[in-house]
Amino acid sequence: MSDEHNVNGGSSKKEQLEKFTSDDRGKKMTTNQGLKVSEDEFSLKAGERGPTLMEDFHFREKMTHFDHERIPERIVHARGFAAHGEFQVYESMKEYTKAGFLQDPSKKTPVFVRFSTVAGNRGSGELARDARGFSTKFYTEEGNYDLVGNNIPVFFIQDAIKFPDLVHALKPEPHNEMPQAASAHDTFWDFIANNQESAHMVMWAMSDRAIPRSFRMMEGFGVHTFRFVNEEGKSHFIKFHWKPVLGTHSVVWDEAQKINGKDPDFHRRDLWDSIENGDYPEYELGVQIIAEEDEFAFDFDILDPTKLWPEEDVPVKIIGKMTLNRNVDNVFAETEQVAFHPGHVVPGINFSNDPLLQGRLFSYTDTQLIRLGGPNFHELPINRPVCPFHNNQRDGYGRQTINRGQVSYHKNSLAENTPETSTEKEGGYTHYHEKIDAHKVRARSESFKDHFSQATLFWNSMSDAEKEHLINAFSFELGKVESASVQNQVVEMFANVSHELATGFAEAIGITPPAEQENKVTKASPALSQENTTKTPVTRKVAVLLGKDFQDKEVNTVLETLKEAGVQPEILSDKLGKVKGVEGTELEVDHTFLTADSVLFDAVYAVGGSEEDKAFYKKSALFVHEAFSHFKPIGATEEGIKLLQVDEMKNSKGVVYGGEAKKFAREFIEAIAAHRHWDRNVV
Ligand code: HDD
Repeated sequence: MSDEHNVNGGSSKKEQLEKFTSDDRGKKMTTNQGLKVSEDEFSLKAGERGPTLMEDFHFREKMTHFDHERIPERIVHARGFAAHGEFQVYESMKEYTKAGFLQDPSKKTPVFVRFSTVAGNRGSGELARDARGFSTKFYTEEGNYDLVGNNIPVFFIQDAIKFPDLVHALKPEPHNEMPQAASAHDTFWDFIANNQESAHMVMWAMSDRAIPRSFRMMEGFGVHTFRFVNEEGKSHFIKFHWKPVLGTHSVVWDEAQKINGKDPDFHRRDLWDSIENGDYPEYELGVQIIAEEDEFAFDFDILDPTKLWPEEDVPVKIIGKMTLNRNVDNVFAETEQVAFHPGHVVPGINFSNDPLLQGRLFSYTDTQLIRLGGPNFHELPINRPVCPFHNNQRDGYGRQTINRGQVSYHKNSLAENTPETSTEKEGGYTHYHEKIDAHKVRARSESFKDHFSQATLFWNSMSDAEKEHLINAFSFELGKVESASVQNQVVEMFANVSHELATGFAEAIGITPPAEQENKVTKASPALSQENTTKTPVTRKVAVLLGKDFQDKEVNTVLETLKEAGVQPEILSDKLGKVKGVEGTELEVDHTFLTADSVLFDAVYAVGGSEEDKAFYKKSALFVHEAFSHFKPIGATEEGIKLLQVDEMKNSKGVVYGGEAKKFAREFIEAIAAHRHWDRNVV
């Protein structure tokens, strides 16, 4: 189990992990001691109808192991899903950082990425309104580098000492443990109203960002300000961004709630299936860079984690790409046992004094100690660096390494004072030599006190549809809050962000709207709106509603054209098996109306079939209507048009029907590429 070999980039982590994998298929069953087992169905008893005997070591071992199969779930980010991949930098970042994995465009660094929701337990639905964790472990030749970020670029609080309070308020209320995986309850909103630094993040959490369409379609952010330090010791402040190649996309709230029932595994299934299909999720890594001299050049403090750096002011420099190309072999061994830590850094990457980041540097090791049962979790296969590691740390629960020799202390002479430390030149990590001249205080800088300007910037940057979704989200969440006092406090608080917003949801929850105030911030940042993201039909899922006696020629052409454009049609009918067209083509049905639902698709192609099939038409009509009400693209053939009779559907944007098959398909693809068609009359 030597780690000395694994330093060759791309596949090295895979090779390392393979040494720990076991395939039990076709093998003889043994106990954990290697003893062959002769019987595994009946415990050892005193007579066929008698009591079980203590002597039955096989029963005891099997049961004991089972009784201990669970470990504590993460206190936050319990529900997660992960995949392996690789990262490559586009050009050397030498000018800014000496980090080895950011130097050579030909080098592939293995990565492991875990996406998660924050509030819910390990079994909760994945479409909760919540931030998503976006943690990346880079297995570099200089040690593991963890970028432990979220899909939202700011955070609720400015100082880590408030994290337990935030999480207590967000989690299900302690007296009745409700609600699961939801912020729509009294304690959360009471915390928000009484900790107003949260205003900006709340805007993001109530926006479409908090209900992503897919892990493949989320941005990621390092959130904090970090430092890049180059070979000469020069430092720049930076922020990290992940930009999904497919763009940033969301579902609508009604849909999210229904998906949680129809398929609570919707996001992990999407990630898993995409990787299995070879549609590898890709994200570009970007950095915003601020020169040391410009630390105070902004109207916010760059150490404040409730602030972002508007991309129009500090452009995001795209520096590389990550591709996720391999699913895990075992969720527990990999996804559950992986231990991330913002303090896992490599030379060339340093911390800033952001007080939230500073506190995180303590919390992560601490939590792994209880979660993974001791100090040796770095030896778990998924956590091992691919470069050699040596020190004088010894023993503890579950220790696997057999350290040879008599010396386990530093300094020594018996082992020539090894393992020895490295100079900076030799790759030894050094903390940035920042000069600090200060008094010890429990305080917050004055420069952290503006809680509303960037929340307003976010509001100003939203499209009309996004603004409406925000008002609806606040109306939903506050509508679930029972305390009128908390509701009132929240309305008052968000009147500082936008009068239009606060009035919008105050009215919905029956509270007197606040007095008109002028918005002090008029600036907008177009990069914040998902309206301006990349849009593509690639990997969008289309439900093809197919009844018997469909028009084969047309359907075949349309399906082919959709597939050529990267769209993924799946056939839905009222029974599994094959459906026959008028000219004899047989198509295999993928789902029935029982096993799938319109909320699980991005678009609908209503083909129809024989008119006698009343049950099929009835179910199809409901399906199409729901997709329409979620603003999805709908395409219909001549027969399928019968399904578009309600709600002026036929005249709405994103509804395409009739015409020559190829032309129809092209228009439909265009509608699919636009994703959602907000200017519809939907009640
Ligand atoms: Fe955290 C997990 C992200 C603030 C304490 N956090 C955790 C995970 C992510 C983040 C993605 C899941 C890691 C995984 O997949 O295993 N956390 C963030 C971000 C924050 C943040 C982006 C703000 C910018 N976190 C934060 C603070 C503290 C913590 C201020 C405490 C001082 N976070 C934890 C934790 C967790 C964790 C309790 C739970 C499980 C774990 O660490 O491994 O230590």
